[in-house]
Amino acid sequence: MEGEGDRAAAQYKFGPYMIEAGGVFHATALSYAMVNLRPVLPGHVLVCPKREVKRFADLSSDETCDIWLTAKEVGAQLEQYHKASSLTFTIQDGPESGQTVPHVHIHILPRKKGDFENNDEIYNAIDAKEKEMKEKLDLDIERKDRSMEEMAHEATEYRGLFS
Ligand code: AMW
Repeated sequence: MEGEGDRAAAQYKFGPYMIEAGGVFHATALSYAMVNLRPVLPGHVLVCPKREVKRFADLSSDETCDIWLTAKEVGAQLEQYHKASSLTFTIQDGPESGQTVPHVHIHILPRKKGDFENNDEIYNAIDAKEKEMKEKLDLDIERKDRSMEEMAHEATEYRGLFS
């Protein structure tokens, strides 16, 4: 696991985007975990390989192990932090499955009873958020992404779970 100095100095890529270290709350040798620009539920975060890899099959064996071990730990901590009772782990692997950022990422969402009336609506919600984001970018109308300040505040809270 990396120390605070290493994390602050690190640069993270998420497909075409550079991710500010302030939004990253946990990192291992091969993976990192960040808060979400557009979460669909409290605690909806992403775990990614550090290497920019588009598809799940492109991960090495070490990266595959590392990303899932990281997701397991992040999920356990965030479920407890958010007083949830279940977790959704999901990967949209390739554009036809809904992947919009060409960099492997595991969505982790702490789940509570009744958070969605029909459980599987969560997958529609993830896609709807993405469509919303894409429309904002395409139409260049006012974006409603979360502020870096809000995201950094959330990441600071989570960082304390891994020290
Ligand atoms: W995919 O539809 O590719 O399975 O999910 C992309 C996810 O990445 C979405 O949850 C979206 O909110 C999130 N996202 C996109 N850009 C950023 C960013 N710059 N920082 C954090 N999360 C992001």
